[in-house]
Amino acid sequence: MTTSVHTVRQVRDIHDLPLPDLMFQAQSVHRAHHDPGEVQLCTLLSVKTGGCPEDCAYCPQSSKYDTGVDAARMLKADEVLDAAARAKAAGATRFCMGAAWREVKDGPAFDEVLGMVRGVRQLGLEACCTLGMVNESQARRLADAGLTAYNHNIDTSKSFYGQIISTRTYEDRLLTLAHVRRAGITVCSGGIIGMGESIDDRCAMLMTLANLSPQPESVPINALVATPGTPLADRKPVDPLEFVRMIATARILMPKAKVRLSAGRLDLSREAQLLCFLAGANSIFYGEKLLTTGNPDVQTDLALLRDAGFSTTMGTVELGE
Ligand code: SAM
Ligand code: DTB
Ligand code: SF4
Repeated sequence: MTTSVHTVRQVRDIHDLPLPDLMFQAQSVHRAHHDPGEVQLCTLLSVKTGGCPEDCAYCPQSSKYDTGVDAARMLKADEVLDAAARAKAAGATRFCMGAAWREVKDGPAFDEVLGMVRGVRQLGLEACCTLGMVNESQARRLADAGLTAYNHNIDTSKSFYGQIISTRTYEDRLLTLAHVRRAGITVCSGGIIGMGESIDDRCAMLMTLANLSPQPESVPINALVATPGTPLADRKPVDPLEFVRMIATARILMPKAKVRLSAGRLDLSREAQLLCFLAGANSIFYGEKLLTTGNPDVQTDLALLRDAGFSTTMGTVELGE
C-alpha cells in the first residue's frame, strides 16, 4: 500500500518536520521497500540538442533565450548506441535519451529514436526517453520498441507552472503521462526546485505525483542549474538542506519509487549528497554531462559511492587507485 495524500497541508507537515524526525521516517520507509545500500546509475545523452520552440524559463535549450546552446542535428542511432555501450561498460544500467522537442512528430526522426530504443534494449540496458509530449499511438510504438521508462516532468505546482512555461499547460503534461501509463511504459516524473517557487509549491508538486495512480516508478528531483541567458539566470542556489527535505518527503510519499538525485549535484558537497542518499535517494545521473550542462565525472562518483560503502545496480563499486 502507498500512502494516500489529500492536501498540501499534509505534505507540508511531513516536509517541515524537524530534520532528525524527517530523516528517521524517510529511512524507515526506504529500508522497508529498498536495499538501502544500492544506487541506480543512469546515463543521459542529448540525442537532439537545442532549438526548442518551448519557453521553459529554466532551460538552456529553448530557442527563446540566448544561452549559447545552438540547435544541433539529431544524432544517428549508431552514434547513440556507441555512447550507450560506453555507458554500460562504465557501469550504468539505464540509458536515457533526451530530445529538445515540444512534442514527438511521426516521421523519420521518431523512427530513428525507435531504432535507438531497440538498440539500447539489445545491449541489455534499460531504455528511457524524454522527447516532450506524446500521443497514445506514439506511446504504444515506444512500448513496442521496448522502452522501459518515459521521463516527463511536471516540474512544479499547477499554480506556479504558468510563471515558468507559457507554451503548454499542466494538463498537457498530465495527459502525456496518462498516454505513457496506458501504453504500459513505466513513468518517470519529477521536478525542479530553486526556480522561485514556494515551499507549498514544492509540496503541491509532490502531492500531484504521489496522487497519480499508480505512482511514478521514478521521481527525479532536480535543483535548478541556473543558465546565463534564461529568465532564471540569477536565481540563488538551493540550500542543500532544502534538497534533502524534498528528497525525504518524496521518499515518504512514494515508498516504492526510485527517487533520483538529479541535476544540481555539481553544487553539492559529498556530505550533502550523502545526506540525500540517507534521505532515500537511490538513483543518480552518471557521466560527466547531463543534457547540455555538467555533472560529476565517473571517477568522482565511483569514489563517493565506494567511500560510502554503496553498491550500484551493477554490483559493488570497485575502483583502482
Ligand atoms: N523537451 C522535453 C521535455 O521538456 O519534456 C525533454 C527534455 S527537458 C530538458 C527534460 C527536463 O530537464 C525538464 O522537464 C526539466 O525538469 C529538466 N531541466 C531542464 N533544464 C534544467 C535546468 N536548467 N536545471 C534543472 N533541470 C532542468
Ligand atoms: C531530469 O529530471 N533531469 C534530466 C533528465 N530528467 C532529462 C535533465 C536535466 C537537465 C539539466 C540541464 C541540461 O543539462 O541541459
Ligand atoms: Fe524544450 Fe524541454 Fe527545454 Fe522546455 S525543457 S525548452 S520543452 S527542451
